Amino acid sequence: MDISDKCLNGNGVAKNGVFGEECPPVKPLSFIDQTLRVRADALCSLLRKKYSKDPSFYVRVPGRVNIIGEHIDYSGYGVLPSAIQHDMLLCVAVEDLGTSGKSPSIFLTNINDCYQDFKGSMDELVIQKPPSWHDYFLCGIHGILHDLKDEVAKEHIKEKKAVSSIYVAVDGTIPPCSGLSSSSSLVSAAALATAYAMKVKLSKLVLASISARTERNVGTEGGGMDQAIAFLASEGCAKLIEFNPLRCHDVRLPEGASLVVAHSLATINKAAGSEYNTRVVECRLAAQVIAKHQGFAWQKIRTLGELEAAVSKNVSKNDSLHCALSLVETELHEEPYSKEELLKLLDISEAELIKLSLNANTTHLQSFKLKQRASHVYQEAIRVLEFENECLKNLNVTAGGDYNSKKTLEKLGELMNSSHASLRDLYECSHPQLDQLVNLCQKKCFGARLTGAGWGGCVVALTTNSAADGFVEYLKENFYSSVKQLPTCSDKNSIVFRTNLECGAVVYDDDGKAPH
Ligand code: ADP
Ligand code: NG1
Repeated sequence: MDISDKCLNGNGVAKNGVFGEECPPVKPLSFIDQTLRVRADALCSLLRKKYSKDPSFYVRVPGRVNIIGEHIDYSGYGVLPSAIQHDMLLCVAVEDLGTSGKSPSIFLTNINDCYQDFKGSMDELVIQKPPSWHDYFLCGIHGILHDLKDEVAKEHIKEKKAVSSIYVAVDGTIPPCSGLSSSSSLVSAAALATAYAMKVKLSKLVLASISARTERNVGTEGGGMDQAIAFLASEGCAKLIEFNPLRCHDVRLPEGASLVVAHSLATINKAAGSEYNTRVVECRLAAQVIAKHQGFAWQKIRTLGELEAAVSKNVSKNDSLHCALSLVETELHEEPYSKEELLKLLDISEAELIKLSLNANTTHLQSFKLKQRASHVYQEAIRVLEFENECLKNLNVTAGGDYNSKKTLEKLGELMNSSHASLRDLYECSHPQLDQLVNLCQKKCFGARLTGAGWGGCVVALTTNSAADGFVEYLKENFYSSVKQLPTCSDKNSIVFRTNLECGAVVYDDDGKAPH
């Protein structure tokens, strides 16, 4: 049976060409550049040395920088990331077990000694919390084995899984725990590799959705931005990604604009702590408390986006965000809400609070800041719209010939600076070292802000093509010159760099016909 033919008609399974149904491209290995070739060769040698297997194919998934729209994806709001040159590269060998009687297994090794080898069974995927590196990989496999909606594809995967082992060597160049989405690139790469190994053709949108859902198995309630850009990115532009349903469109930055990413040298492993999930829960509670005051069925409301939709019908997006923001002003107080106050306000028991509002590692929380978090979310959602608008105005004016790019860059920079101030003061997810780096950047560029989850990690700064190299040198002299040690598992080339706006996930396979 040729599964790709059957899948063409399946619900949510890909055809090529039409947006929404387009699949990650499969390219011959000869398409890779010299740097990638060296890494692919090293992975191939590792795979042969460890497992005596030859590669069947390679998968490359980029990391990302989020330009604006931070901590709002899980409230349902649009974000503006772009893929970067740092990536997760996998070299994969698929073993067809046929009737050998061997049980289907997963073998993982990593080019970087920080990450220990792993062997597990395809039949029993145990994902630990907090996760080790291989747990992210298992999430990707889990998504494909257990989370497909299409019945034909599901049945096919079941048959294939019973007779396939996979051997994978991994090389990641995205600095880990630094807000550039190393974990989601790994999850997304694992999902794509599993689908390809099992010869099931899935669209970028389906892969992105499956990867976002399955990464939540490590315990963090992420919003889906990272996995979406990992698959949907296109070269040379940023993407405005929107949710429910997942969709995206290109956003062109002004001609001559350049983005520099710089590491604060502080890191945080999101899945090991509860900071991230606490913010998700504070946003949910803010939405639920306001919904209750307004007389809505608040138990059905899970996000600030859903609250906004409920309170403002038949008005423009911008007006409706302002309307939701004014409710935050009038309905919520500055002081943190205690658990007891919330139980009273929502008129529920502690068990109901856990069920309706909290998540796995937040049941211990006693105090919740609602007004500050919700104000950030609605204001940041407005900033994303304004940022895109400025880029669009700029494109239109450029086309007409009369255009002042400096003015546009200044406006975009101001929006990025305000975003940072809000993340630092209202959302409280920055870090003193990161604030110091942002201040340093802001003196020499149009605008700079924390990118990614925060509590450390990276800064994104807006500058121009002609100034970017000088700007990187300035940061090296003023921030990095006295650094003796890089963050664990990070490589010096990923500490401060000018970004290329890259394309999304790709499969490299010399035997191009193989699965498709
Ligand atoms: P990020 O913001 O980079 O996504 P997370 O804290 O969510 O940070 O995830 C970081 C985790 O991802 C690491 O602790 C590690 O388990 C995994 N990871 C990152 N890079 C690699 C890599 N090159 N190889 C294996 N695992 C990696
Ligand atoms: P990073 O920076 O990769 O930890 C996280 C979430 C995103 C988003 C940002 C903040 C995951 C996998 N990723 O990104 O969805 O909420 O924080 O904007 O949880």
